[in-house]
Amino acid sequence: MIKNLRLFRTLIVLVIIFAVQWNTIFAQNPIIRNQFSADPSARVFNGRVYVFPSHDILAPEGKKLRKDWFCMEDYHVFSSENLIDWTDHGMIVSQYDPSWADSTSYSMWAPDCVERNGKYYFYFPANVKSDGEQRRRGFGIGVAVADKPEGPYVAQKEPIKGINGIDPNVLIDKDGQAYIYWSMGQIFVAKLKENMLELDSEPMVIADLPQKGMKEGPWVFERNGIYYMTFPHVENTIERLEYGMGNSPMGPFKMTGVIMDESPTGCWTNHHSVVEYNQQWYLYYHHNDYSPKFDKNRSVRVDSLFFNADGTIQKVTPTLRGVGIASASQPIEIDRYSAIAESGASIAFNDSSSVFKGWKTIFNNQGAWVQYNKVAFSGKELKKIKVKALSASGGTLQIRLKNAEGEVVSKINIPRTNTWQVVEAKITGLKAGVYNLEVMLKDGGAVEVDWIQFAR
Ligand code: FUB
Repeated sequence: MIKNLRLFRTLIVLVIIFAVQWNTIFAQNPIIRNQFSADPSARVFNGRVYVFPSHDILAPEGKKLRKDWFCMEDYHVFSSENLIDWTDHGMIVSQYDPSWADSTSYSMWAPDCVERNGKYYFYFPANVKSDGEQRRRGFGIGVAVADKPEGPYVAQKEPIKGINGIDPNVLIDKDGQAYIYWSMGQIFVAKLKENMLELDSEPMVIADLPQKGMKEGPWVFERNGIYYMTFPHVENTIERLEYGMGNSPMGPFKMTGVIMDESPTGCWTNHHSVVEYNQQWYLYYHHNDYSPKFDKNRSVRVDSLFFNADGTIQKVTPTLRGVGIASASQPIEIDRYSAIAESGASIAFNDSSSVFKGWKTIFNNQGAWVQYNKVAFSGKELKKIKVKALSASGGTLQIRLKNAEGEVVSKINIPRTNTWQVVEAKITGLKAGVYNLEVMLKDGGAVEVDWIQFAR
């Protein structure tokens, strides 16, 4: 009996460990690897970063939905402490939860979440039920409340009165006054009551923002007494991230500059948040990494953001490497490179019919290389490298440190094979430290690499 009990307990522990690991994603950009995600609102709660994104899906068959448009049924929340290992805490709110939302419209667009007095307030737009009319009644903004950032969230019975719009964003100012921003052609602001559920002032249009070209997705934050009104705006043909600076949460804001240029590959939307975590500022945004041919299936990314001495924001260049220090003993996806040779190296999906299986690096010519920055070697000395590779001709890869010495730490002979294999090779003793690595094809024909990993 006691033996059985122990066995049962061990089984439960194993199931929990498996469940936690299954939900953990080791990732650079995009950071969410198990589903499409967009419009990330990043918040720091209890020493972790929580990302509340929209959840893009393909329009389900058999529904009266446009196949070429946004389709969003629910929200998940994700969190991370090191900005590399992300946990999917699962679904928190769906279109079937709020009784006022039209659960056939798949319109759960960009959300936000803030904490006040130990409660978490999750703000989300959705189409309001039609009340028997032919036409839908536009977008309302609902609130769901929880005791923990992961939920469970309980949706309020009505959307916030006085708002017709999308893309809610909430700022709680230093004096405790909360403001809600949203968009609908213009960008609006109103005060929120202490209960965080009702407006405490008439909605006001934020003046002095560009009048030509679509604006949406406001994100307002304060730093050193400056209030930043940041938002996607179509200055040319697709959205770019712009900002204005002001002295008060309700503006006026003086248009100041561009935070991120238009997507070089044409993803029409961008939508972002700006957050400080452990003394570093970050820009969360989205791009259609997993869906290059359909830009309504997007993915959340993060890159570092820096301010100039006068408070202006330096333009952020989107990267694949993203942020955070990668652990040498976890698989390192070198296809999320920091730099790549101008020719000879390229990136492709591992399986284009199953995109969440990720990408591979293809070294086509000798001398082709990719560089991957910030890999931490710590604790026990790591003595070998594992490379998941495929090469019909066989080839030799070289791993070199990108420092002044440029020390070669390993040469790995990848044998000829038509299937993926994990090849091991020795590395010369690397002391504990954080290194930038270069992977180069030294000899032989084309080699494809899924990941590299260091081990004892
Ligand atoms: O995700 C749907 C909509 O696309 C958002 O609400 C907008 O900000 C844009 O990103």
